[in-house]
Amino acid sequence: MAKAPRVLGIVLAGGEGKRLMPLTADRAKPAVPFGGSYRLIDFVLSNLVNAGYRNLCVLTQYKSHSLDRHVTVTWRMSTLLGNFVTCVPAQQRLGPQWYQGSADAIYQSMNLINDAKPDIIVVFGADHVYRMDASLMVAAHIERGNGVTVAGIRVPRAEASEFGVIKTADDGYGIADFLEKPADPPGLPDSPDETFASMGNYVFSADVLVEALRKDAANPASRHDMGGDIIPMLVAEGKAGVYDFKDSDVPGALDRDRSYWRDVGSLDSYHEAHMDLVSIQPVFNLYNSDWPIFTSHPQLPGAKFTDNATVGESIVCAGSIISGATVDHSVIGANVIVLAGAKIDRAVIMDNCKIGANVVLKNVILDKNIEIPDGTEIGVDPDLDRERGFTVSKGGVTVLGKGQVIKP
Ligand code: ADQ
Repeated sequence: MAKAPRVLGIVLAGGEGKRLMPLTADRAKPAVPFGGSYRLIDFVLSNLVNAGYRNLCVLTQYKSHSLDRHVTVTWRMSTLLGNFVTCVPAQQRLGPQWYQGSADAIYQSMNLINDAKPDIIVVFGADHVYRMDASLMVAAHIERGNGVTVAGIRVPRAEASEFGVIKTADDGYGIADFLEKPADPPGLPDSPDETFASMGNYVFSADVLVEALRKDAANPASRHDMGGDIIPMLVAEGKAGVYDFKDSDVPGALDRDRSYWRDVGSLDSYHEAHMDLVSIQPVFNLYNSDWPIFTSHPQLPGAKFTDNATVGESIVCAGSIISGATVDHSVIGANVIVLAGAKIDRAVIMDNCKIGANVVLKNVILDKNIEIPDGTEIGVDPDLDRERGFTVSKGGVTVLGKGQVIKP
């Protein structure tokens, strides 16, 4: 039997996530809370750990404190067998500059590669909600002898200008062309309204990545970006192949969440992805214990419902108390108090919020530590919401930043 390859996982977690403002005002995008108890980074780390990869470096840069704290507390690995999940901040190892882009982040962290001496380097983004068995992608990469393998998924053409677009070679496995965020993404021959997009997850043969990073670093015209520079370079050199996400099944997947992948890059997609969690037949099933999504849970008592509270199709986390209120299609974090007469619909409410009596919340996202005074209505009149200084997304979701103060 062939020896198992040495695999190093690099998780790119330095993104600002500007389109998620105000949720990213105080934290990096991978640290944005999701689904009540998780942070976005828990999805990629769970996917890598469940796939058997336990040598993982998380490259951070932008507002990394809460990300660093979360990874350190949640992802403590037994160091037996050499396991580790470490946050690696930008360290100016090669000069006074911060990371110039995602490729430069890896280039400046070359010492990690030199130390770990991997055969294979798995480079995954940290911003997505999905389940994927990364070991199946690694196996396909080795079997097909690629220099780099890019994970791809069909997305609606209308959304594809946010993504790298892959044109597959005639054999179905090679990449003939790669366009990073094209203004007018091409449709697929069998489905003109869809495009094959890069998920921002790559498997590299270590020597190919190291050589590509060195060449890129020496190129003054490069933006030093994985999707913008490194992947197109390797496509041009004929070294790139594609891995279709639909081939990556995980144990316990349901038919409806088998190929679920969401880039929660905008406030609307972030809100929608929460709605995908709460329906009776959830589009994305958090309750698949065969491929668990790990996080750390605070030491709190169970959620409590009193005074004829009515709660339907919602997730309510530990320590929260819903008293005499109506909650529908919502995700409520830990330590949230909701008082009598409040009506909450399609809301994402993070930890430590207090919702007063008779408050109405509809299509809202409340970041942590917000107190809503009795009788306040939010998400009912978008113009009034804007006047009050709240963010209203394109799709009409009203968003309040962490600790935002609301006048009665
Ligand atoms: P984007 O997500 O727009 O597109 P980028 O902003 O570089 O690309 O983010 C990719 C990952 O790298 C994220 O996890 C982010 O947090 C991280 N990152 C960004 N800048 C970084 C830095 N300086 N240091 C460390 N980490 C950094 C990418 C690809 C597209 C693909 C989409 C899929 O470029 O081709 O389609 O992901 O969402």
